[in-house]
Amino acid sequence: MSTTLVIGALGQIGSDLVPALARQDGAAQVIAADVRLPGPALNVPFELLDCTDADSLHALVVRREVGTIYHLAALLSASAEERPHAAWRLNMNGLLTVLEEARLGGCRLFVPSSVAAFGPLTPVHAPQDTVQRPVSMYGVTKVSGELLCDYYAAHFGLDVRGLRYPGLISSSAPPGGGTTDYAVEIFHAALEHGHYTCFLRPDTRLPMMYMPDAIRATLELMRADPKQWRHRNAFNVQALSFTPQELADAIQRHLPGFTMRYEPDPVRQAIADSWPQSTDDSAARSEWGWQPAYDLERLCADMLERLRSLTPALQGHHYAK
Ligand code: NAD
Ligand code: AKB
Repeated sequence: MSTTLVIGALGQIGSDLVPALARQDGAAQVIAADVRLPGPALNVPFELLDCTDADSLHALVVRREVGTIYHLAALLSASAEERPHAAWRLNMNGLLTVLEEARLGGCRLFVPSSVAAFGPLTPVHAPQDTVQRPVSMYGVTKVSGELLCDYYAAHFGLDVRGLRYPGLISSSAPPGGGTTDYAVEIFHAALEHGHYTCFLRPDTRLPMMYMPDAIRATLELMRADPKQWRHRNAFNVQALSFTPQELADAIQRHLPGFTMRYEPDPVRQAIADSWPQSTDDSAARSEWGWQPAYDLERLCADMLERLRSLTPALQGHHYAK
């Protein structure tokens, strides 16, 4: 049986995707790869890999008999705006290297896009197929990546699939330098300090999703039969749409003493203002049956419970009652 390789496995998504794949296929079948070393908790085989190094990637794919690749290595929106050339090198050269290896090695491939692939001309409720024209470097690489994946599917018959993830909220690993990171930081700050200073304006409405929904969407997409699909890459997947103020209100219902202050960061605010507020995911629903499970109330309750169990010291904290 061929193995599954997760590139960028130690990041926010990989930290939840790797255990989910290990539960689905068996731990020995999943290879985690990253440019940095893992902590002791990782319980699948690990490979140190720079995804822009074609020879090392090829050697790994052959040695481990890889049949499926999840390519998660990228610079996210805020980091990409700080280091635009590094973002282009990793997000585009890395993707091209992985696409070529998947083509030569006959691998199936998952490549995530993002709501960042949209721009200020996109309708606020973004259709599946619409004007994109993003203005951030991250968005430029995401829309280019979508097109490159479409090209490899159309011209080389590569089985490459993808989702436009919204901002993802999770408890297992910190977010990796994005504009939606506030929606993760706020939970840690609420439990540890009872207070959070938000880098976006209170009314900044963005599409969001809880990580268990994102992992399930990913696995369902990769298991689905694409014969009847009209789309293949970059499916919109909608779950939640909320503002920092609405998230703070939801957290306050669990932690009544929690307070929030706003100090908008001009760079991240401009990125957020260029993104849609929600997406039309009817293509994902009709083509492979996508259905989210978590609303904001359920997400808040689960996040707070998980973070308390991960950090026993928070259990006795007065904000955690
Ligand atoms: P992350 O920043 O948390 O993780 C990326 C991982 O890639 C890190 O562990 C990093 O060490 C690794 N990496 C960096 N350079 C590498 C290289 N050259 N070779 C191998 N590994 C390298 O990112 P994430 O949040 O897990 O996102 C994964 C993917 O999903 C990205 O393509 C991102 O654009 C996309 N996405 C994420 C979100 C989100 O909210 N997390 C939303 C939309 C799209
Ligand atoms: C980011 O904020 O950069 C990511 C994303 C929505 O792609 N979370």
